Amino acid sequence: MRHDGRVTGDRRSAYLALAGVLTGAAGIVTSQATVWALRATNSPVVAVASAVRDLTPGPLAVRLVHLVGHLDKPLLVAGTLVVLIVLCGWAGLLTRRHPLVPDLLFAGLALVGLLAVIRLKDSGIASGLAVVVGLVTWIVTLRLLTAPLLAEPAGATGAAAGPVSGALSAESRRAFVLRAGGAAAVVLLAGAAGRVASGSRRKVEQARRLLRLPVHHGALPEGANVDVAGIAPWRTPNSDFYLIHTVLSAPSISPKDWQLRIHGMVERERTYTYDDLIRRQLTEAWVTLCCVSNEVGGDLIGNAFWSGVLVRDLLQEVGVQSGADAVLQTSHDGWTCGTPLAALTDDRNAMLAVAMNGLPLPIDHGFPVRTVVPGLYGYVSATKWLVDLEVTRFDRFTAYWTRRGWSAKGPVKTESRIDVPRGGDNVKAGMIRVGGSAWAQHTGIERVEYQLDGGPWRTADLGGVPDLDTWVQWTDLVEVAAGDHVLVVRATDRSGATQTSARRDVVPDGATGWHTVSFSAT
Ligand SMILES: Nc1nc2c(c(=O)[nH]1)N[C@H]1C(S)=C(S)[C@@H](COP(=O)(O)O)O[C@H]1N2
Ligand SMILES: [Mo]
Repeated sequence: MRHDGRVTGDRRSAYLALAGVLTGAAGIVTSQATVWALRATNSPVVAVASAVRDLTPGPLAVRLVHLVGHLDKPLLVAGTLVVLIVLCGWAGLLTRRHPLVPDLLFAGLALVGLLAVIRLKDSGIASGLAVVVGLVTWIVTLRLLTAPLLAEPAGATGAAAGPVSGALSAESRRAFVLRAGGAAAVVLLAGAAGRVASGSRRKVEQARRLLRLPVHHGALPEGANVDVAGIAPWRTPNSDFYLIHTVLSAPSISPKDWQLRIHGMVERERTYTYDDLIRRQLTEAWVTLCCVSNEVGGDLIGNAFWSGVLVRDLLQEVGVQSGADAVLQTSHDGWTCGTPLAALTDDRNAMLAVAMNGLPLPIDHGFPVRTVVPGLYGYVSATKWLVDLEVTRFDRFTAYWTRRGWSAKGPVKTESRIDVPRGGDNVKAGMIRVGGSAWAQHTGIERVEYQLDGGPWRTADLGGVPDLDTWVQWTDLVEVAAGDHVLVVRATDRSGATQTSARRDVVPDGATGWHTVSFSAT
């Protein structure tokens, strides 16, 4: 017995510790449910276990592995869980004296989780979110479960420090059991939902992998890669292709469930299935896709070989009524964009793409069907997980980004970028390689010029391209003396327009200005 009257092993303490343990488990489950639902690359608990392993001194780690063999990982994870649960039980006990100390303990544990997650380089924002979800669950659940346990029984007026009696009324216990049961139900439901979400993603991923589409990988045009180390490859591999979407987790849509409805100002409304699409003659083309949010010199751009059905063929089948000037596209997740009808009916390769670089679209890039329109920024054209096309008029709707201050129309602006040297590089003085990419989709690049230290503009060599719809690599050899240098690039497109030097922000319709890089030579 201790002098402050808290009896070790008393009932209230036992229940508070139990509340802490249940709270700990609840946070671990909701955090893991978040990992599943958002398909985070790293679970916080596993990340902590990995950190423990990696930070264990080498000789000790070797001895441990000899001791437990390949069980080291599951044992580490189990150990991490046990330590967590014990600490959470202790947090439950601490509520008796300091209501805020358990929160601090939880925050500390979450910080450890966050650091462990950040340490692993492939962690995305979803892993961090899983930590936050766990932390919030802990804080809320502990309050919920301990409230009935901390309530002073009527008549027993305690000191301000809280209840000192070890006894617990039957009423308090009943309230606790009820709350614990309710919390467990909610938490287990969340866990199950996370599991289902990850399960359906797995199933769709499997269906995707089993698809055999009559598509090609795409042969690179002659000389497309100028073969300068440091310039982004002309074909962007699917795994490196930039990702932009508003939905937190990409929808999982099975091809056999997918449908596209084309309606609005048409003669015959129609619904297409996935099979309807892939049974048709597929069009294949290289198209460079870029984001309106790409800053000057930015990397929100990629080039791929796309396979799909021409939108104009489908629009011809449904029969567009006169007076229409737009197509409102809607995705499975409810995102919308408005595309000029003309860009979908003229002779360019505007398509409903089913494959990217010879493979069924990756889920994150819009599986099973997305739109690709050469010459337009993604936010007004490249709908992923497409399910609905409404032929309409621009004066009858505002799409997702238009409502948020972006321009209703978004033709891509002619741009160029320096990839080598990188800003801040230190190169060897003498002849050096400079280079990068330039793009003006569906207009084409005529010429790329660069300027060193304010000198004369020099014309760069250009790589090969198949047509007007892709980016082009540029490069040249230039002599640099020891010292600091500034390199600037500008492109001229095939309409004869040269990029303006005027710097403009990405909002509302794309950045302008010349990409400029500072480097030094020794
Ligand atoms: N459903 C959906 N489609 C979308 C978006 C989105 O947020 N949701 N973003 C668009 C934007 S802004 C761009 S730049 C491109 C990016 O395509 P990617 O992620 O395949 O590179 O997708 C477009 N399609
Ligand atoms: Mo975008």
